[in-house]
Amino acid sequence: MAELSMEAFTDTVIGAIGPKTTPRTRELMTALIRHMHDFAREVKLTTPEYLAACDFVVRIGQMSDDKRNEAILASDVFGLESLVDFLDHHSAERGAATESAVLGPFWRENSPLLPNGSSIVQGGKEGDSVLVQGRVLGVNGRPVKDALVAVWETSPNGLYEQQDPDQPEFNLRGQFRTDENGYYAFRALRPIAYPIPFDGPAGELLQMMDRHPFRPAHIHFRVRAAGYHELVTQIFDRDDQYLDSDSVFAVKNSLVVDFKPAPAGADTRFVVDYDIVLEPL
Ligand code: MBD
Ligand code: FE
Repeated sequence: MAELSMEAFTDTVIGAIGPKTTPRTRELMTALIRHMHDFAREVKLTTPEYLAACDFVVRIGQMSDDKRNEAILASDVFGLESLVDFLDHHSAERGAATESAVLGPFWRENSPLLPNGSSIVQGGKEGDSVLVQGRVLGVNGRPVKDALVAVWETSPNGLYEQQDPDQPEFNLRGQFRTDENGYYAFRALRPIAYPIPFDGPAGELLQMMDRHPFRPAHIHFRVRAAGYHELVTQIFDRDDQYLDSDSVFAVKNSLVVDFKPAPAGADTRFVVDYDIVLEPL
C-alpha cells in the first residue's frame, strides 16, 4: 500500500469496483473517484479540511426536511443544478422551444387547480398585482390544449409559503389548464428579489466566497402536456438588479420578461404576456 504512487492508489480504488455493477454506475463512480482524488491532490487537502467537509455534509442533512432541501441549495450555490439543467436541455432538436431553468428547492406537487384567469394570491395586501397570460404552443406553432401550467413564487416578505408559518397552505402556488386555443392566464404578485436561505451550510458557502445570497425576482413554471417534453422554467423581471449576479446562476436571456404597466382602470397593475413553446416527445 504505502509504496504505491498516488495515481496508482486511485487506480486501486477504481479497480475495486466489482463486475456486477451496472455500466452507468461504473462510469459515474469511476469518474467521481478520479475527480475526488485529483481534487484532494491538487489542493493538498489536509485532515482538518477533510473533516470540516464531512461535518458540512452532515449539517446539510440536519438542516433538511420536507420543507427545505439544503442539498439542492448548497449545490445551487456551486452552480451545479444550473449546469445539470444546461447539460440536460441543450440538444439542437429543441429548436424554438422555451428554454428551461432549474426547479429549485421549493417546488411542491399537488398545488390547487384553479380556473384560468384566477389568482394564486391568498389574502395579504402587500405587493403589486400582475396578470400573467399567454399561450402554450408546440414548436410547430400549434396551440397545446389541456396543458397543465403550474406556477409558484415567493411572497413580498421574501419567503415561499412552506418557509413561512404565517402564510396559508399553497399561497402563491397554483395550476392552470390551457383552453382549446392553448391560452392560460393567472393573477399573481410582481415578484421581488430575495435572498436564498443563508442560515445554514449554503449560507456559509456564500460567506466563505464573499458572495451575496440574492436571486433576481422570478416566477417558476412547470408545464406538462400529453405528447410533449415537460418544461421546468422560470421567468425573470427585466428591471431586477440581480439578473447578472443570480446566487444560483439560473438566469437565461430568453427568460427575462417585461412587467408592463396595465392600462388605467385595469384590475391589475402589471401585465406579462408570455407564450410557452413545448418540444414534442
Ligand atoms: C429559489 O427560490 C430557487 O428558485 C432556486 C433555484 C434556488 C434557491 C431558491
Ligand atoms: Fe425560486
